[in-house]
Amino acid sequence: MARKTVAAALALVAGAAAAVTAPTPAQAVAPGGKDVTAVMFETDFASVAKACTDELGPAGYGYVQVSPPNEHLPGSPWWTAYQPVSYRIGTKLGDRSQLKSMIDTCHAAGVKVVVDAVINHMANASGTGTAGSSFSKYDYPGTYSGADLDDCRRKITDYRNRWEVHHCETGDLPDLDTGEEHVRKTLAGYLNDLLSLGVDGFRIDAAKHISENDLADIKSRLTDSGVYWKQETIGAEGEAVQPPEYYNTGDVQEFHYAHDLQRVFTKEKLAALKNFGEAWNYVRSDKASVFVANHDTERNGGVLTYKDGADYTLAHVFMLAWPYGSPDVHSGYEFTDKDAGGPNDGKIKACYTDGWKCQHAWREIASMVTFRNTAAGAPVTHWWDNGSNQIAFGRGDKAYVAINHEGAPLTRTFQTSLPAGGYCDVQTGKGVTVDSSGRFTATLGADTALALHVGAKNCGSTTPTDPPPAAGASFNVKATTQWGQHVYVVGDHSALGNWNPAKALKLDPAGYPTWKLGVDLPAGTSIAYKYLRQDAAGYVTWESGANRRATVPAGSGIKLNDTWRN
Ligand code: ARE
Repeated sequence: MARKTVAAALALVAGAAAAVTAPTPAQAVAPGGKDVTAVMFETDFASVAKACTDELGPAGYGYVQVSPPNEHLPGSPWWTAYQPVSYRIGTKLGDRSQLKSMIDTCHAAGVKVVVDAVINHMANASGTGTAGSSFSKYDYPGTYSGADLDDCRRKITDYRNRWEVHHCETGDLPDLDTGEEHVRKTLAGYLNDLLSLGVDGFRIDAAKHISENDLADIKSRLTDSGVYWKQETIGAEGEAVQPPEYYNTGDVQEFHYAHDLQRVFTKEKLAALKNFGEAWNYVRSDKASVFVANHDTERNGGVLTYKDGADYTLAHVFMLAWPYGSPDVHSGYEFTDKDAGGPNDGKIKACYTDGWKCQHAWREIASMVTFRNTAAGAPVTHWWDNGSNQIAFGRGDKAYVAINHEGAPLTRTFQTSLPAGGYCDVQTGKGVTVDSSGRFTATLGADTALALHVGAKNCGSTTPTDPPPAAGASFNVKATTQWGQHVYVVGDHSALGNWNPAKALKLDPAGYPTWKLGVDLPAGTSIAYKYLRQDAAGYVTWESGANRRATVPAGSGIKLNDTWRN
């Protein structure tokens, strides 16, 4: 997913005439396009659709990636989805019409859809698949027979041997002979079927086990030659097959990025990130797909995961602020059993319930997607570090980020190239003023970040200085929320919904993190009230503690300054 500017793209075209080998054109994404993908791992299509409307679209994600939609081995472990039985659409995540409806809903929210395409191999078992097809190892009636599988019917043991990596079995998974016409035609048929439903791109699972030549042939048969194409090529040291071989077909996942971020955030110093990217021997930035964690690595170690607290959150802030590659934000669920599939067969009743982590909606992460979109094309400027774990940098005159990965607060005057004016720190919702020389002074708490961009000016009025209302009650509550959540007030008066959450009054987040609302209440009225939070799915969380109480005085209103109780 290239982040080329129009100028860079033109320079590329102009340069092509003189160059011996013209660089391959960028895949699919318009210059300056939204290049962040939310990977909704093991999430059913109805929940993905809802996330597109409620969170991904509003946050500015360009893409959502879904788990394999085709018929596979039955069973509850997540990895059954990586053992195809046929290319009929039908799994616990949804059927064909649910997939189609999700695609339409996501498109309406401005989010394109990427499908995880498992096209290297078939299921290592016998039985009946998730859509009712019978199969046995090396025989998938109606789709493939033994002749369509590679002749090397043993596990890959030597990754230094290119032939073996391409022709033998990944694990014990029967390897498709992608050099064969029927296989190529069948795979292209499956991908074209998905394109006909509106799919915009593919993550090519196990791409390193298919030769680039075979992938290019399959891709050339697609009805949309500009489809986004992201290949799992890995690039482990000493192996025969390396990611740059796959530049001609599309983007490649740069796994070192995630491993290095883990090391830097846990054992080294953030100051080292100053030249993060190609200088670290990574693949070309315009071809790189990157992540903090993916579904395999979060289970196998060597990367940061949701279990790592601030290291993990701040690594996302850095990834989204830093102009290398196209970021994937993995959004999954808590697990102790590495095999466990998504809660409720993939249904997210509400974020942060039943184990769903909803990383895509975390304020610290979601807010950086718009930051990235706003900064697209702008170079890194004004890099600053303290030689240790405090860093800051600008993205030209578009954006600026500071990360304090130390145990004590950081107070500093930062130099930016931002136009003077009031900004809203999208990490915390606090106002920041940039002066006419591009400087601002701020304090960052331990293990927090601050991020400004020209698309987020003043946070709105700061309620604490608002005067009391002339009458009634003005509710002001400080409450941090995730995307899609709203704060309400409810109480024992008919004007406050008589304790009925369905009749609770929605507060205004313009002054986030303070939510506020004025309510007409006759002078002298005594009320009991509480705040509650409701997410987009209608799931309600009451604040803890006793009922709050107040009395509206005669002759003026009352201003209630509260803080949400967790
Ligand atoms: C399951 C069982 C296996 C069993 C197999 C067949 O766990 O024990 O042999 O079934 O019966 C996922 C799971 C696998 C699971 C598979 C099928 O992770 O455990 O196997 O689904 O159900 C290599 C590949 C790379 C692959 C990783 C996992 O090169 O493509 O292994 N990643 C993708 C997906 C996975 C998925 C598959 C491929 C299969 O992202 O989720 O597997 O579709 C070095 C090499 C890497 C190699 C790595 C691990 O680092 O450089 O290339 O990755 O070792 O072997």
